[in-house]
Amino acid sequence: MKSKKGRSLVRKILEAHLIDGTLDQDAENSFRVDQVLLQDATGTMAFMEFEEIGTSRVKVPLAIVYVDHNMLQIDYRNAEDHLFLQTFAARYGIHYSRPGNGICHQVHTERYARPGAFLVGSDSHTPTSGAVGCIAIGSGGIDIATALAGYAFDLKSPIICGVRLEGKLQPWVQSKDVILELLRRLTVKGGVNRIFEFHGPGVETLSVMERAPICNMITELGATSAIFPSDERTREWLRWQKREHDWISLRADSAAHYDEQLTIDLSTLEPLIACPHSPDNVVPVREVAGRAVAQVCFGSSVNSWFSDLALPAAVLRGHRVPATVQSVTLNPGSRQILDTIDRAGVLLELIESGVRVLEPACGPCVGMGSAPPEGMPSVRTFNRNFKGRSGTWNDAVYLCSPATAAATALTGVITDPRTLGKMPKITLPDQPTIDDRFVIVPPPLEEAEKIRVFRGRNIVSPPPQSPLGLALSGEVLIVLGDNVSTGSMSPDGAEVMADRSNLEAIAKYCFMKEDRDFVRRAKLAGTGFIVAGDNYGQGSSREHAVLAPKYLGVVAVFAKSFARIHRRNLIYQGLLPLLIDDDFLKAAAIGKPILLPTVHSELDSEKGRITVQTANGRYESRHDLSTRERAIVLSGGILSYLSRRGLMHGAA
Ligand code: MIC
Repeated sequence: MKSKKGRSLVRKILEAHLIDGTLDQDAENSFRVDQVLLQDATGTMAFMEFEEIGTSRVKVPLAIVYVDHNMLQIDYRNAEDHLFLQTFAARYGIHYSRPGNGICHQVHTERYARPGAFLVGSDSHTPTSGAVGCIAIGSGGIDIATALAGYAFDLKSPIICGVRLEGKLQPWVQSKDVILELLRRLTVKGGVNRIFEFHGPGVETLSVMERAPICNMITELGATSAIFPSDERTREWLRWQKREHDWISLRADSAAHYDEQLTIDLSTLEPLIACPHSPDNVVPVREVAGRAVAQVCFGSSVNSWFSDLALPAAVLRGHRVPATVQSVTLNPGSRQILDTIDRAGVLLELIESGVRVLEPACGPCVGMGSAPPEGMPSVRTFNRNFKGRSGTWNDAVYLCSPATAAATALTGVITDPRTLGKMPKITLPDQPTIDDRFVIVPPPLEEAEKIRVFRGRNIVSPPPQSPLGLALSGEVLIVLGDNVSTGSMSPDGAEVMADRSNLEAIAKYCFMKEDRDFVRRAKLAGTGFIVAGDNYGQGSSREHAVLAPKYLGVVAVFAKSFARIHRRNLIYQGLLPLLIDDDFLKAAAIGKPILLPTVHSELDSEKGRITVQTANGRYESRHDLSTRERAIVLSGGILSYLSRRGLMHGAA
C-alpha cells in the first residue's frame, strides 16, 4: 500500500477514514466507520456484547440489524430472539429490518450503501456493497459490537490487488463466472488480507447488479473486501433506487499503484461451476455436463438481482421442471426484488414452470430448509458449498451462475447454457417499488430510554472475559486438515442456528459432523487445544466458531495459517492463534498433553514465539500478533482489554 501518487480507489477511501496509522505496508491502522450492519444470527450475541460496553446509544451514523437468517420458527427460540433484536434496536438507536424484508447484503446494497462510505458488518459477505463503490468489510460480532459503540475499526494495511477487466462477457456467461474464475485461479485462501479493486474498460460493461455477485463472493477467496468504482453505472443504479443524491464520482487515479495486479478478459470466459465441497473446486460446466441433479436453487444474497431471476424465467417459459428434479427453489434476496419480479410477470412464469418460491431470506443457502437428498447433486446460485452446509451431511452442492442453473433446471442434468441456443434478452423494468416501511427507524433517545428490552428464554449473555493465565496446559482435543470452515465449529441449519444466542446450548454441536466425540472429550479434559492445517476458520464470520470451543475449554488454536475474520475472532475472545509448521501438525495426536509454560511472559515481549512442550519435546510456535493484539489476548479479549484500560462506555 505504498505510493500516495496514482492512488487506488481503496487507498482514497481508506485515507479519508484514517484515524490512526500510516497505511504503509504492514502498518496497523484504525478507521472511522460510517455504517454498521448486523443480521439476526450474529446480531443477538453482538448485542449482548455491546451491552457489556455500557453505552446508552450506538455511536455510529447508521446501524441496521436485518432479520434474514433464523427465519424457520420451529419453536419459541427464533421468535423470541427476534423480539429481543427489535426491542434492543429501538432501545439503542439501531434500524430494524423486519423478517421478510430481505437479506442484509441485498437490502443494504439497494437502500443504504453509498459510494465512498466505510461499512462494517457481522456477516462475512458484507463486501457485497462494494458494488456501489464503498469499502465494506465483514467481521465477527464482538468486533461489530465495538464499532456500534463508536470505536474505530482496526485493520492492518491490506494488500491492494488491482483486477483489470477487459472485453465483454459473451452470451450466457455471467458475472458469477468472473468470481468463479478468480476462485479457480487464486483458491479459497488466495485473497487473505487483500482488497480487490476492479478497474479497466470491462468495468463499465457490468451493472451494479452484476458487480454485486463478484463482491459478495470475494469472501470465498478469504479476501477482506472488493470494490468497483462509482461511475455512471453506479449512478444509474442509485437513480433506479430513487437515491441518486447518494451518488458521487469515485475512481482510482490514472496509473494508480496496486500492490498486485491481475487481468481478466471477460470475453474469454465460459460458464464455470464449483464442484463439491469447496467454492474453489471450479471447472468449466461442460466438463461436468450431463450429471443428473436432484435440486436446483435460485436466489440468495449472491444472485437475486433482476436478470438473475428474469433469465431463468425466460429459459423455463412454457416448460415444466422435469419430474426427476425433486425441487427447484427460489429464495429472493429482498422484498423489493420479489415485488419487482412480480410486477414484471417473472414470478408467475417461475411459479408456472414449477419453481417453489420461498420468502426473501437466506433460506437453503444456510441450511434453513430445502436440504437436498444425500449424495445427489444440488445445483445452486449461492456462494458456499462446504460439506453439510445445506443441512444434509453427505450433500453434493455445486455453485454456478443463474444461466447455468436455469439450463440445468430445464433439462434435469448439469447443462452448459450455451447449448440452449440464443440467449433471451432481458429488459430491466423502469423502476422497482421503493418501500422502506419494513425497516423500523429507532425513536429518539428520550423515548428510546423508556423501552424495555425483551429478553426471551434463549437470550443468555456470554461469560465475562478473563485475563490469560501465566501458563496454559491441556491436551490436544482434535486434529484437523486444511481449510476447515467455521461451519465445522458451529454448524449451519435451522436446529443449531436457533441457539446462536445461547452459548451453552450451541456448544453441544461443536465439531459434531467431524467428530461426534469432541464435546464429550473436551468436557472430560477440561482444557485443551485445536491443531489444524492451513486457512483454519475460513468462511462465515460467526464468532460462535470461537465461543463454542472456548466454552468447552479450548484455550489456543495451533494452525499453519488462519482465515482473517476467524483469527480476529480468536484474538477478540482471548484465544491465541499460534502458527505451526507441517511437522508439528503431523506429530499432533488427540489426547497428547501440551504445555505453554511461559505463554504470558512470552506474549508480553516482542519475541513473536511461544514455547510449547509436547510429549515429543520442546517446540517454538510463532505468532504474528501486533502489540495491540497481544495486549488484547493478555487481557482475555477485547471487552476485558477495554475495561482494564478504563475505555468502556463507548468511544468519546
Ligand atoms: C454465511 O453465509 O455463512 C452466513 C450464515 O451468512 C455467515 C453468518 C453467520 O454465520 O451467521 C457469514 O457469512 O458470516
